[in-house]
Amino acid sequence: MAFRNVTTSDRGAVRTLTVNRPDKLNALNRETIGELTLAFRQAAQDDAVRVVVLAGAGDKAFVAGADISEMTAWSPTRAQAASRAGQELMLTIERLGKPVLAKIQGYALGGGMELAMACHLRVASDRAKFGQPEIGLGLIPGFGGTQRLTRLAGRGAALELCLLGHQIDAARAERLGVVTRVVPADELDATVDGMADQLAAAAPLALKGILDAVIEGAECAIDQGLAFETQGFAIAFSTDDMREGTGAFLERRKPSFKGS
Ligand code: CO8
Repeated sequence: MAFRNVTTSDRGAVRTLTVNRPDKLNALNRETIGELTLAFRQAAQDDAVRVVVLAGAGDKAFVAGADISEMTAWSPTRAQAASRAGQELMLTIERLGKPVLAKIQGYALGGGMELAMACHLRVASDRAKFGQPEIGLGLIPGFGGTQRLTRLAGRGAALELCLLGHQIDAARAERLGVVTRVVPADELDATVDGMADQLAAAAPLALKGILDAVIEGAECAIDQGLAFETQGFAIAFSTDDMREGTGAFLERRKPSFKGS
């Protein structure tokens, strides 16, 4: 299906979804949120897709937030629906069952930082800027920022960024654990491609087991989290890929994982 604000491209098993509103610094309007949700659901259902890269068009922004021009006349009820729709997108990404890598080349602000934090890995250019500037608009984050930033960087950093609303650079975001890796701007594409290729060549059911155990396990008591881990570990033993991986190690060759 063709979208208006999201472009889709495939390179082998790597699907790239690009938010394509560069004139508005890729701000997330209602239509874009709907399209992204659908595009991620399609990627989840397509067995040929093993990894998703999420990017923003142009060189200035990953995503500069939710679209402020849509918000001005909202009632509280309308705002509640918009917040829920955005949170649904973030949960769709987080629970996709396939790794999602955010490629961040510029501003990742407000809803853009929240979108990046819902991805499993974040690679940023050294020119990227992060922040939760909603306080300056008389707002609070609404797409999960208060929760995911706290989980990623701790309460102190979450309160600092949300209360003061200032931007931080990529190096500070990396120190806070918000960013997986920072690279020079001209190395961003190659770094993301390399990481995506590595994930695309890995055993998909093992990747899913890790995602499920880490993401679900982080939200519950350790006994339950350990049960998630045991379940994923046992499921791996039902796969051909596990036999291929362990066999290849013993035979001193590179494994070839098929996803079964
Ligand atoms: N929404 C709508 N339009 C935007 C946004 C945005 N978030 N960000 C940029 N734009 C537009 C500008 O209005 C401008 O459009 P036009 O050329 O038609 O006037 C164009 O993009 C280029 O932007 P600037 O001219 O401002 O570019 P600068 O280089 O001068 O500044 C900044 C770049 C610093 C990124 C600046 O654009 C900015 O501060 N943007 C807003 C950042 C922000 O506050 N983001 C948070 C938004 S609120 C939010 O995300 C809440 C999420 C949860 C919501 C839950 C309910 C939906």
